[in-house]
Amino acid sequence: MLLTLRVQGTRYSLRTGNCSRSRWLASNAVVEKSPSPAQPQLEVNGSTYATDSWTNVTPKILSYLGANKHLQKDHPLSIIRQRIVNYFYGAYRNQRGNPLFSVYDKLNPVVTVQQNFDNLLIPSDHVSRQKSDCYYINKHQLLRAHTTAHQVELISGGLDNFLVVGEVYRRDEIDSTHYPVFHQADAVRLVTKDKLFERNPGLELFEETWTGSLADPKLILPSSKCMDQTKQPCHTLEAVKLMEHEMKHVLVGLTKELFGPRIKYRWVETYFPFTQPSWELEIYFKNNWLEVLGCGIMRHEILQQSGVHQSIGYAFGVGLERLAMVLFDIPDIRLFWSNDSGFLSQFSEKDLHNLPKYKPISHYPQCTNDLSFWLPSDVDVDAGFSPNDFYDLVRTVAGDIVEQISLVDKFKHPKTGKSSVCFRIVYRHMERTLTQAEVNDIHKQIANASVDSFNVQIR
Ligand code: FA5
Ligand code: MG
Repeated sequence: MLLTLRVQGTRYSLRTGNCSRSRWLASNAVVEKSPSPAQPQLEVNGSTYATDSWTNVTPKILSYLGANKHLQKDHPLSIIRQRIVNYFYGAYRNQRGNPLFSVYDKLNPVVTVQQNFDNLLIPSDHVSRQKSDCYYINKHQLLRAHTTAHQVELISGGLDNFLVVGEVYRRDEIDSTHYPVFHQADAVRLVTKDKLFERNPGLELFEETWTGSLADPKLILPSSKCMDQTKQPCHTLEAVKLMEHEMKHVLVGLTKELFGPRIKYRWVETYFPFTQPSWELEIYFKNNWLEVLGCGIMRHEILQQSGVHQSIGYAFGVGLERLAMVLFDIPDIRLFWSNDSGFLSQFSEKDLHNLPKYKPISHYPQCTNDLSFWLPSDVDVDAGFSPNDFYDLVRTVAGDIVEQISLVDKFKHPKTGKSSVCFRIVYRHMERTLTQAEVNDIHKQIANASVDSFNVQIR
């Protein structure tokens, strides 16, 4: 099937094969709906959007929607997501001992300009809004450039402690640390006066002199007006300092949880239109300071426009790839998009706290052969049989050209009571392409050695 998309005068064609077809049509079909080439429409995630002179999404970029690497079992980004979520579940609990934070990790990445920028007080001339920096569907809608885009809708819905995890889209170069799609986790925590000043009930969140009304949030101030690093005019210094202390304590805790208690870190003052004061947290890694997250005290205008008048909040946003590259020693950000089982099979979410270091995989093609055998009649598949023995034998016979072995099937014959197992062996040479004949030969040697060593019967 040929799908066509016209973007800014360029016609993109996309031929969908057997495997990609369902993915495109299921969640991210890009179909030229309108017969008129002048005003085509885009169908993204089941909704139809008009295109205009701002449209700059490409079929390639749209193909990432629905990939959800942060939710894919055993994917390194999913492992990092779970580590962050579990940390927050543990760090904040209510009186009954249940986690205070709720998690939103499947929100639609198509957002409005209002959500991505206006709601967050990002000035209308801010560089981050440029067409050269974002993937626009049209003048009013884009693929979110940060997960912060969901803040106002969630706070307006009544939430006061939440995490948002998802992929974000930014027009950027492709090299070992940049990719046009990467993942972020954002968090918001709001607290009321009673909670913040539990031990100091005389203190206030807001300055006595502050009238309660702020400038119209639609009247976004130029950046220079919010550079005061101490506090926003409406807040008391006590409220800001207590909130800052809690936020930094929690984020340093998260950093230590991820990188170990001895990690060297520092706070760097910075500017975000939606927080004031604002910081970046950097860690010292391989002789360099590496920025891992941005955070700050939420601008009160944002809370007010979300219907929250009696709380103060902190927010932060962290990049998942950056954490995963450090934690797993993954050298290239493109690897996160790899579907190669040689990459994916290295990670497992079974033990979230024992993260393996990534081992470079060869770029030569894989060859996969299965091997099935009957176990001796006195050996039971679930009792006397150990797959590890077989793995060792394979390593001995075939050496480094075996990239993976997995037990794909086991079964017990109902009449004879004999057990059968099937292993899948993936072969790949690090320096050259293996021929099937060569692989078959080695596979045969493994079969023979199994018969000799374990008294099995090849099926
Ligand atoms: C933001 O996106 C803010 N929304 C974060 C924030 C949220 C601040 C809430 C305050 C309150 P920034 O563009 O710096 O900020 O990105 C946040 C994090 O995403 C960075 O610290 C980094 O870890 C990661 N990140 C940013 N750009 C890239 C990139 N090109 N590749 C990989 N990770 C990136
Ligand atoms: Mg930054």
